[in-house]
Amino acid sequence: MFVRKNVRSLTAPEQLAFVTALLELKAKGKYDKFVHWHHQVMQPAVLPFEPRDGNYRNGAHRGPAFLPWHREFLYQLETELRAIDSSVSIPYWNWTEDTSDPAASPVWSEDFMGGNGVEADEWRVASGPFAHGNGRWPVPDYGAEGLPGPGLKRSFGQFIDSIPTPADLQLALGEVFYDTPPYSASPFTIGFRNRLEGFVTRRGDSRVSTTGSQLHNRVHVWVGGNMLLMTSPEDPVFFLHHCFIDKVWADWQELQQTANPDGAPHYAPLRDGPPGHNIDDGVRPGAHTIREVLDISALGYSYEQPPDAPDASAMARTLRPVISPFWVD
Ligand SMILES: [Cu+2]
Repeated sequence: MFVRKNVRSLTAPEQLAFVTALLELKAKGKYDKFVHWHHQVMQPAVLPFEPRDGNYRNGAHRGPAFLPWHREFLYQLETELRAIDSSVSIPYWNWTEDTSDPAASPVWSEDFMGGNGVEADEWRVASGPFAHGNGRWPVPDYGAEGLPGPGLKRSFGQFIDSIPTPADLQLALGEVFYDTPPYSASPFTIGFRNRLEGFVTRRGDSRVSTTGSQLHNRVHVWVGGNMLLMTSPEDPVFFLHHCFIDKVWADWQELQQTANPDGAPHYAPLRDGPPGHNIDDGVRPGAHTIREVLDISALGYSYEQPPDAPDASAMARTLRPVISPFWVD
């Protein structure tokens, strides 16, 4: 059993070990397949009456499998990093700790993920181990997608001016259902997955405090550059961001098992849903089914919790559920 830590808790040697393992995986030619998997899974995953469009729903996004697919994806990368250095695990970036000044987050330090891109240099990242100038993190030219020239790109705040707040995250934790029909990315589709993925915008819920993409999506858009594309794992911060998404899911699972054990199922659909999104469907290209990745302790890891974190039963008592047909006070 190993622990995935908050990026703020990493010691300097732990930061270095994580970065070194990533650079080594890249140098061995074993990192880029993760980029390709994330791109390939953008094929449509739809029912016969739905649009054959990966922007409607695909194997890993805009549908229920979003969370299990990315859990498996992180697990596979982490397994390869741990084969290089068994002390390494993926750290999580809790961006709600950086809401007031996301560009000043410790994530962007010189010896960790490096900083923002430089506009005069086509938004290339100029500092840190993954900077184009260092030559150790080659990223191809995505000119056709609007990012001309090779090298890792970021453009903080260019397309959206803020990142999610703790209150935004509470809206997700208050969802009682995991996902509901039509299991889509409509702003009106109710459930934890669609809320956390970021598609429940102000159009779908007037309590949402900012316009535009929310939660998971909003962080991708705020970072900008390579994080905007279907090949977003080109930016290693992808894994720190998705590690936090995975932690929030694990927290929600524990909360629901405590607060609502006999209520809504904690995963849906069980069957007859879109291909690849049912509980016993395989998580491609991984080795597990969705059911097999629902429990992180079965996968062998846990998440560091802040020392003052309320336990699930205390949290369940204070949380105002968003949709609560089965909730009993
Ligand atoms: Cu993402």
